[in-house]
Amino acid sequence: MNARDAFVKEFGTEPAGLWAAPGRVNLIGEHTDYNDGFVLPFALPQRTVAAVGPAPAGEWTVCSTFADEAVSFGLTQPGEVTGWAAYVAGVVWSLHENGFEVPGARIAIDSEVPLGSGLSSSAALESSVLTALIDLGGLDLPVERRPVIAQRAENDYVGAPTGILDQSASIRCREGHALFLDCRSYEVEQIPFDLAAEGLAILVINSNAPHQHVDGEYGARRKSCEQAAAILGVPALRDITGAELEGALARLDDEVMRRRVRHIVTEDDRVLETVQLLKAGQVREIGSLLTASHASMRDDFEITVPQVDIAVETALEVGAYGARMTGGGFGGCVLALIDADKADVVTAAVEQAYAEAGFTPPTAWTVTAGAGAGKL
Ligand code: GAF
Repeated sequence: MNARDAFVKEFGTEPAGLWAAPGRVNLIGEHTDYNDGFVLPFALPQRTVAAVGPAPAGEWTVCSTFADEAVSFGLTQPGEVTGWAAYVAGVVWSLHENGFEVPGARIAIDSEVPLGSGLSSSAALESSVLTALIDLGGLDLPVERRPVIAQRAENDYVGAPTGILDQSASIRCREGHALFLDCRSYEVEQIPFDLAAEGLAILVINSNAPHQHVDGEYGARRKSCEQAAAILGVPALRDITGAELEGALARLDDEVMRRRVRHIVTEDDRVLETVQLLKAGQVREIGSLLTASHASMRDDFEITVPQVDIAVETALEVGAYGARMTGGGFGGCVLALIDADKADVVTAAVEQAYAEAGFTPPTAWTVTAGAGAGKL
C-alpha cells in the first residue's frame, strides 16, 4: 500500500496532496555537524511520502503503512506522543514553538527509506511532514530555516542529541548534486555529482548489523568534543585548523579525547579536499579521502563495528576507489565508490565475506543523488 491508499483507507477521502522527503547518504564529514564543521551529503532516491489533508484547527491524526494504529493528538509537549508518531508531533510542536500557526491535518505516511540503517529515515519523516504542513498552512518559512525546525523536533521532542546534517540533506539537497554545508552558518553550495557520466557509481551496503547503544555512544562522542573545545578555549572544534592540530592535541591530557579531536579536525579537512576534487572533476581521486575517513572513524572516533569494517576492506580489495561507513555509526551502511559495472562483483565479495564471518547477509544497491523535499 502507498501513502495515498493508506490515507483513503484511514480517512475515507482523497488527500489534498502528497509530499516527499528523501533519506540521505553522507559522502563525507561524519560527526562534524555538531562541531560547527562541514558535511557533504546527497539525497537518496528512496523517500518518505506523506499524504496530507486538512483537519479542524488543533487536531492532528497520523497513520502509516508500517504501523497498525492511527495516532491522534492536539498541541502536545515533549514526551506526550511516543514511538514513530513522536517525530510528527515533534514537528507540529517545533513549528508552534517557533511562532507558527500550524494547520490541523490528517497524515498518512509511507517510507522507502530503510529504518534504523543510518540513512536518516527519521529526518525524512520529519521533513516530509514539515514540508506538507508549511504548504498546507501557507506558512512563511524559507527553505534555509526549515532544517532547524525539524532538528528541534528531533532534539527537544524526541530527545536525540543529533546535529543539523540529516534534516539539511533531506530538505536542501538537489538532484544530481551533493550538498556542501557549513554547519555553523548554514550556507550551502550545490556540488555537481553525476557519477554515471564518469562511469562510476556509489554502492550502498547496508551491514544489517543490529544497532546497539547508539544513543548513549552518540551523546558521549558529542560531549567529549564539546569538553575538548571548552578546554582548548574555542567555540567548537571547527575552530581548530589542521595546522593547529598538533599544538591542540599537546594541550589535552586525555588520550581518548585527543583521538576524538583528531577525527573531527582531520575530517573537516577531508570534506574541504573532497569538495575541491569534485569541483575539479577529479572524482576517482576522492576515493582515498573516503577510505581515510573510515580509518579515522574506526581508530580515532571508534564508531565502527566489525560488519562495516569488513564491508569496507572487502570493497577495497575488489577494486573500489574508496569506501567508508556513512552516518552516525555503530552499524548502518557503508558506501563504496566503484566503477559502475563492478556493483555485482563488489556485492558478491561482501556477501561472501559476511558468510565466512557468520554475519547476517548485507543488502547492497547503487544510488544516484536524488531530489530534496517537495510536493509531488
Ligand atoms: C547522525 C546524526 F543525526 C547527524 O546529526 C550526524 O551527527 C551523523 O549522525 C554523523 O555524522 O546521522
